[in-house]
Amino acid sequence: MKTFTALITGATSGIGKATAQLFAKNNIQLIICGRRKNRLIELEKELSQYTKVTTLQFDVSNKQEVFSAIKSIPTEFKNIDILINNAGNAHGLNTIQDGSLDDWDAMLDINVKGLLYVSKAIIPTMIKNNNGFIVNIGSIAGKEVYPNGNVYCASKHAVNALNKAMRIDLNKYNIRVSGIHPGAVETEFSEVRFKGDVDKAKKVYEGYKPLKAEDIADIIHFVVTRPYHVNIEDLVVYPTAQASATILNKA
Ligand code: NDP
Ligand code: 8X3
Repeated sequence: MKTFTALITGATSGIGKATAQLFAKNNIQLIICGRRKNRLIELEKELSQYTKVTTLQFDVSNKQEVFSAIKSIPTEFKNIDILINNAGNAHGLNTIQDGSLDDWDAMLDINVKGLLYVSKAIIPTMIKNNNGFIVNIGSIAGKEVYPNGNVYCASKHAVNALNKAMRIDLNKYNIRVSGIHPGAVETEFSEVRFKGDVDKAKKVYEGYKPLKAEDIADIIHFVVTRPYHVNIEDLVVYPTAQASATILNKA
């Protein structure tokens, strides 16, 4: 049976890491990516007992780094079957009038342009192979806008649009494209949003049971293991306690 190769961005934490762990246990070869080298090395060590793993350290928002990293992929990993566009974060939670320009740049550069750069670097291989799977991790913030979410929501609305656009443009090359849009998942996401304020981050997940990174990994794995003729376009996933970005049933 063919061994699939997946490239996962943002594999050093949260959803990306849980996806790498699950893929490894299902014998999918891995190219794990992120900026934090020590975490990549640790994860490579952990997952090498299950599958072949290689690491790529780069910032998705730096186009030179993206293209030279993808070019440097060892030959045995070069035929990427599955791309998980997961790297991303929210930076800040402020009204539009109080938002920081640096935070806006970070969110648009990483969540939107980073996703585009990585996709642009990998799509030619998929076109050559007349086969491939791209999973874009959006958010409920890409489906609705909530107070103070402004630019993060805009970045995820862009991911939602790009997900649809990729599916249309890549359809004739047999490349499947799926968007997964989680609600609240307890990861390092809120620590990044609140710039390392761990107490503030913890409060986001208090009083209800949020999703775990593993819940989303499980769904990603389900999506990429459907029979070849099945393409799940779009999945919105909430914790049971959540009904929308702003409606949360806290105890
Ligand atoms: P984490 O903060 O736990 O993980 C984010 C990952 O993205 C890390 O591995 C980080 O790696 C990587 N990353 C961030 N910036 C860059 C960059 N410039 N270049 C390369 N890699 C980068 O958060 P989550 O796991 O929760 O987030 C994963 C995705 O899920 C994001 O796109 C997020 O928007 C989305 N999401 C999260 C939700 C949540 O509630 N947690 C809900 C809906 C969507 P490193 O720092 O090593 O580079
Ligand atoms: C993460 C979900 O609602 O915290 O994308 O923005 S939310």
